[in-house]
Amino acid sequence: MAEETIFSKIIRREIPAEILFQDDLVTAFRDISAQAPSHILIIPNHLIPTVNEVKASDEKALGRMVTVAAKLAAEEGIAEDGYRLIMNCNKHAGQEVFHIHMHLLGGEPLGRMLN
Ligand code: DGP
Repeated sequence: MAEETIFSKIIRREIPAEILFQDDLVTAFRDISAQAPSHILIIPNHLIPTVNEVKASDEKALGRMVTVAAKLAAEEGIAEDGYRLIMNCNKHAGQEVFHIHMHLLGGEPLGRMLN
């Protein structure tokens, strides 16, 4: 059984966070150390430590994460100019919180990451 992280406490509203969206599958809240004018984390409500542990039964929640990302991008007013969705997995990607999360970043030019 994987160990809970601080994100489980955010989902249960046991610690403060600026929650922008929550339903039966996912929760979205502002990142505490924003790397862009809009920096939101979108997470499944159930604990999956890394993308390596994703199973077919998680597909509904992962699909919802993308749908919610698009909805929040529109609400933030960044959809037209564009934004980036990132999921870090393990140490080479710099994953720090072991409850999978999608970063939604936008609100300014982000520069190219891949060539
Ligand atoms: P990653 O490096 O992909 O594991 O990103 C983890 C992100 O989580 C990082 O951008 C900072 C954010 N974060 C960590 N702890 C908290 C917290 O307690 N509250 C909020 N809102 N964000 C957090």
